[in-house]
Amino acid sequence: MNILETPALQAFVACAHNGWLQGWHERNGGNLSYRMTAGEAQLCCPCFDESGPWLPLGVEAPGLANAYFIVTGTNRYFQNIKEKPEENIGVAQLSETGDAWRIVWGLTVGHMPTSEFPTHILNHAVRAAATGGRSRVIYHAHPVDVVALTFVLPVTAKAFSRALWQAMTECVVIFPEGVGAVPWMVCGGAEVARATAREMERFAAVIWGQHGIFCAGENFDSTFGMMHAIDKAAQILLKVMAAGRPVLQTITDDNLRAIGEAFGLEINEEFLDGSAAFH
Ligand code: 2HA
Ligand code: ZN
Repeated sequence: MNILETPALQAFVACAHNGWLQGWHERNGGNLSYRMTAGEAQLCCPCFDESGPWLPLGVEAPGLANAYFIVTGTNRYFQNIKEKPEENIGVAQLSETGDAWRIVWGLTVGHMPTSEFPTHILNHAVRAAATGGRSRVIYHAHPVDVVALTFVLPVTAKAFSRALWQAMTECVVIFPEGVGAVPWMVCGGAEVARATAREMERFAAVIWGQHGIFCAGENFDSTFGMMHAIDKAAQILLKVMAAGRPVLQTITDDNLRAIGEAFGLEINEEFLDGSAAFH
């Protein structure tokens, strides 16, 4: 069998390529991981080489012991994933203790998962717990307008949630709990992984100041869709801010509550305080 023809690998490659087409992945920017189901791992098992060494993860996720993840490689480019998947993505297994990993397939160049692998794994652990095991995708990208917004809005969950909700009606439907935020930190290590995972306990999307965004979801479509919606809302906000005209009307907190009622959603009331989200 060819592992690249399995639905999980095909969907992974398609998602990564769509991110490239959006312009979210300059050079080696961004990373993607998918927690395989037991059935998917079993199907791919004949292609796995389990003789490689275990390497320390730097954080621990005992709840995900032995799990398999499809993941992009460190210093690899999203641009090349579709053409040469086995060089640029791979399958990594987590150890019995959840604090080490080994490559079992792919990543034939570089031989290392993304530098943000600790953040991916902790986010997987937290989101799996928050969703009864349904969350499987963690996606990190560098959308220009989201990053630009982190220069002009406070990098807080409340400021970003309110601004995005007010920018586009669909936003509160897609993320009624809001989005989390982590002010600028050194990327690629255990510290930023823990800070992001703390936000992921409450939010499926987390903004990284002057860097990008992490999104979590049950499948590639919903995770990519969340990234896309947040990016589009950020584009709208920046256009409004740049329009050189006063903001005459926006989506009010009562409008947001009305959407909550109409769609049967529990909107995070903590963020509905009537304050101006943007000027
Ligand atoms: O993979 O995006 O945050 C490169 C990055 C690091
Ligand atoms: Zn990044």
